[in-house]
Amino acid sequence: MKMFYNPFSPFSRKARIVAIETGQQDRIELVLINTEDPANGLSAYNPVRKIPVLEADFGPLYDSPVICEYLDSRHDGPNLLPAAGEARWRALRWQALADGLLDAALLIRYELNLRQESGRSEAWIERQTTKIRNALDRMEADAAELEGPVTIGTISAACALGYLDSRFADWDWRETHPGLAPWHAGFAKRPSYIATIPRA
Ligand SMILES: N[C@@H](CCC(=O)N[C@@H](CS)C(=O)NCC(=O)O)C(=O)O
Repeated sequence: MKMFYNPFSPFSRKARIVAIETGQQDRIELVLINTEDPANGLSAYNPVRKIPVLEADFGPLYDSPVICEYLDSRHDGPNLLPAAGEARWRALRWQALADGLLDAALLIRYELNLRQESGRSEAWIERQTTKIRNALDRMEADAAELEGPVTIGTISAACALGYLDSRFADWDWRETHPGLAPWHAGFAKRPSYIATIPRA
């Protein structure tokens, strides 16, 4: 299976970590995509031109929650999406929270990098910044829930914090949200996290 990805894409990282945690990395051929290249051919796989995309036998799959659920349905180990009950909804809520933080962070990146300085909206950046701060506050308040088995929720949280490390290092989330730091330090030792550290 091909996975269209970029090493700096946090949503791609989430899908790659799920592939590794479920022992399927050798079945996946990573195909590098530059999302800024209008001729990257991505529209043929995902009309909204976002990565990650996984090319399954029956056609392309997107977005990352769908890819992660698909991969999780195809292995014999412990499931990363708990099957039912409160554990399932908590894990999915963590994913939504972490993905929401990432959506806001990416919107800031696009505003800063793709828009001419004269057209930038500070109000827009502030609006997204508030979302990130709120998300971090919620993550910090619920940090105890991250202890325990690896789930799609913990993977998503680790990817969100990892993206802040790589693109918003000056924010220093460990300083403002110290309750998340020990958990993240533990997760960061996992081979799947180390293997997907953003690098060119
Ligand atoms: N909800 C999507 C978000 C994916 C996403 O925003 N990917 C970014 C890279 S990390 C992208 O492809 N951006 C290009 C664009 O928005 O045009 C998912 O979970 O896969």
